[in-house]
Amino acid sequence: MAPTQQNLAWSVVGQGAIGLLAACRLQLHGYAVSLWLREPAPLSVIFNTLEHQQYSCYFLPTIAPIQHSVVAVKAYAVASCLAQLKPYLAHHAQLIISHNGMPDLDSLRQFAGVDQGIWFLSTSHGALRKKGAIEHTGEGQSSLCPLNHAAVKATPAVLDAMQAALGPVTLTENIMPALWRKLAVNAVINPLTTLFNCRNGALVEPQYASTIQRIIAEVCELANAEGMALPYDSTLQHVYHVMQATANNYSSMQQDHAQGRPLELAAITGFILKTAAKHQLAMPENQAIWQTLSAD
Ligand code: KPL
Repeated sequence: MAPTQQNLAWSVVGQGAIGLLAACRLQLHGYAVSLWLREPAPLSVIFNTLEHQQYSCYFLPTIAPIQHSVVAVKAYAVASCLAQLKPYLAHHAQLIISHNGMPDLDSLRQFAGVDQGIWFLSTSHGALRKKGAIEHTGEGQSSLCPLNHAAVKATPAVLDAMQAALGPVTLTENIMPALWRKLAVNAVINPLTTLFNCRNGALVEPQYASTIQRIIAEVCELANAEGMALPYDSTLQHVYHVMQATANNYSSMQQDHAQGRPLELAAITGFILKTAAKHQLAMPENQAIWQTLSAD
């Protein structure tokens, strides 16, 4: 029998909310999924879907060589994680990297060998990791971009798997517009839910509206200075849409803050301020967020 795509082995690196969401959904779609675990012991996870169904997922630790991998670690951990994985990758491995904040796509490309495919995936799904469980808390969508030729060649299999993991997925050759839109989402939702210690949905309350508008205006001005069209009205609408679609979720930054883990602030607000400095643009709202949260 010819192998089906579901026979493809996937390893998920990163047991945060998005990594585990992808792992459970891939497994439920029939893919063979393992986890890149620190401890060489299996992991059982209860998966609660958006439709209030509950599944029990069971993962064995990944055995090298890794054929296909979703790498969903924090922005600040990507480089060291990829360096650590490199010796364990099959020579034709496909690596799908996903994190918040603006990635450096050129340095990601450099991690791949000639026949290794490298991809970036940006997602707006919301998920909450609890002890022994993962809950899908917000319907989202994803943009998926092949970053090299070896990735383009593997498109059908990778696209099918990512539709299962974090779909609906839009395949794109230029992920920059999606990354800027996602940056606007994360620049608003992540710091504000952290500062006000609330769920994403609470930010639709009118008392937050002017702060949200100012953050978005700054991100749009910056995108335009970088030569990227990011219209204010549709971006504002999109950010409110994500707040509503993930209303029940605590953002990843709020969760990190509550657990005393490092924040992804440098890749989001830090990136905005660094890029603004190049253009000599003032970003007072983002500056205030940086000052408050980086001092925490
Ligand atoms: O990306 C997210 C995050 O929490 O990091 C959103 C889309 C805001 C979902 O919570």
